[in-house]
Amino acid sequence: MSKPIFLESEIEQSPIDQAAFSVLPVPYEKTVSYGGGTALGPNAIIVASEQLETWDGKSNPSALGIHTCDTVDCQVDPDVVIENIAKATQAILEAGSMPVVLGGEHTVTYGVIKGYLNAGIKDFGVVQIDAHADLREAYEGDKLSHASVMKRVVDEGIPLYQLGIRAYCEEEMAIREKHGVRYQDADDIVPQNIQSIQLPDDFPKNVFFTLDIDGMDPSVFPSTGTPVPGGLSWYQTLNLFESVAKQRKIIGFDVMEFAPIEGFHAYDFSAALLTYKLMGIVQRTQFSA
Ligand SMILES: [Mn+2]
Repeated sequence: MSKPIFLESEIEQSPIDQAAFSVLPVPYEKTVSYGGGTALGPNAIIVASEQLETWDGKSNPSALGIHTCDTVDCQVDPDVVIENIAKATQAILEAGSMPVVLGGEHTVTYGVIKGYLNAGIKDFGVVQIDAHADLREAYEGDKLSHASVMKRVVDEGIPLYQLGIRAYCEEEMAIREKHGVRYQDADDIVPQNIQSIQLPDDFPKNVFFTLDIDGMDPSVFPSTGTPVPGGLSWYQTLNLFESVAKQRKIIGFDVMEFAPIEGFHAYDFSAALLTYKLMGIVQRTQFSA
């Protein structure tokens, strides 16, 4: 069985050290609390990428080179999976490429962040689009839960900015306060149709962007395990990402919690296009003069 390669039908795969973007598939699904299927997400996105045009409407991010990494082995203990993700992320960074990580449940992002830290990259912040704050100390006794992933990130001392949150508990509100987490929640940005944000001056110059598909509205992506109404629209998501990319250096991004629905290929294609359009925004804001 040959491994799936992002945009294989349209482009030559670039070697990792010549690719601006390295797609890392991580089909990890262990702590899902509601609907399942995120383990099938990365492959569905990569298969659907066959249908993309190289021109994303504004530029051609594939011209910068795209490499697809081997799929991370997720059939091992959770802490080993996290280490595997960290190693794969570190390898991308050490090759001079930018991680574009496809989940899998949101816990994956913790392994990615560890990869940056292990590569000696410590001065960065995380901007998160999500329906859920993911700031619980533990969920159902598990510290490596998708509902705790951003707590693991702030525990590393990494500044966090949250966008589109609309599901959280009192514990998470207290953790926001304690860790100085900045945010603009969905009940603020969605009704007012806010398309750009201003990061605080003291927020780090380098940003890793984590996009939980459920941050977007279920009318756009019902294909996720824990959907919550009142989320971001398609263009709003892209524009918010672009506003961050215009203010900061993007050092990588991920697309998490995509759970394909059998027979509804529109969502697979949407997730592939979203991933590619994020690459395009990175290309136009970071790579051109
Ligand atoms: Mn999440």
